[in-house]
Amino acid sequence: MGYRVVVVGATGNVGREMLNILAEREFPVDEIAALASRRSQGTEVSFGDRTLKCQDLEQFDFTGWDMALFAIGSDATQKYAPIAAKAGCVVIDNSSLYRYDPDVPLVVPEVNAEAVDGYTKKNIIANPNCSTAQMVVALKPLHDRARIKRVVVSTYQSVSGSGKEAIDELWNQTKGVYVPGQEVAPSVYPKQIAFNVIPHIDVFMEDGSTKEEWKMVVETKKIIDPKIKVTATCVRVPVFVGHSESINIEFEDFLDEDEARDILREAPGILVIDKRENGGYITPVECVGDYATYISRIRQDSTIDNGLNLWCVSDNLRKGAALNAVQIAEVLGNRCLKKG
Ligand code: 2RA
Repeated sequence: MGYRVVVVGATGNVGREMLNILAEREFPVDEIAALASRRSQGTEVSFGDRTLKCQDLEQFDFTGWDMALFAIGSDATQKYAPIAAKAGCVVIDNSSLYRYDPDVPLVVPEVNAEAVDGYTKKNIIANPNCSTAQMVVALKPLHDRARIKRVVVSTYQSVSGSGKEAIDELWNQTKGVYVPGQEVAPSVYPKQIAFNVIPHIDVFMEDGSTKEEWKMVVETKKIIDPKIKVTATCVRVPVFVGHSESINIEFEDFLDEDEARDILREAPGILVIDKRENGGYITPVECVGDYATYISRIRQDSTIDNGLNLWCVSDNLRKGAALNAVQIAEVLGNRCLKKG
């Protein structure tokens, strides 16, 4: 006995990964439906060794379906998630729409799986922002040992976080640098992304931070502990897939770097690659397609009493989005929607 599962936004990068990961992890599916916009109706997408034809989201009846993994923008989610939820289908939403709603659990299963139990208020569970997800996986086991006071994080985010158009822009702009007459002007981003970095993701806020930075602050507080102070600088870099983060942590109590490394080695969802030698660390091209949140460069920050630095890398389409959503579905099934 399994579940009747819907993937909404099945033709996008994240939607396709959701289908891939549901199949890879052999999620107990009795029936699966791939939904897309009317113009993408009939598009074929893979689900393991099966091929699904996308159905029109606008015409779809969610009645009798157990879970819907949403991978569409906030505007469309605002229209369709309530319809699905009202029909009794639990929505696991990857957009930012419901993340900050006190009646909607915001869940990273390695960190706060038990929060899934709160889904009943709106029949909706929110997936965090990709840059938040990998960071809280790294922070939680350390916070449990030495209580985190403050986090300073700089991110190096790949263009796949902006979607397919951005991937094409990086590819074409990079080629254009080498081929006279084929220069490609910025369109997805305000400035050139090829051979460049852009310290601006999402919109600017009143205080000069960006909404991407605000998300990391607010979501970390909701998922782990509202007392943790977070300051973030989010940067777009010319990488196709894989977000990297330089994380500086101040604890209430001293935490030795070797003990921190041992804790992280044992923590769920984490792989530690940390040797003080050439190549003894993870880089984004090596994380693509993996489930793991990788940690490297673990070392004391001797400029403060209880400081630690680390380097964190993960596939932003997987742990940052699709994998986390599927893991939420697994927890929801095991804790709340037991079958047969
Ligand atoms: C980005 N975190 O990387 C945002 C949304 N995926 O663009």
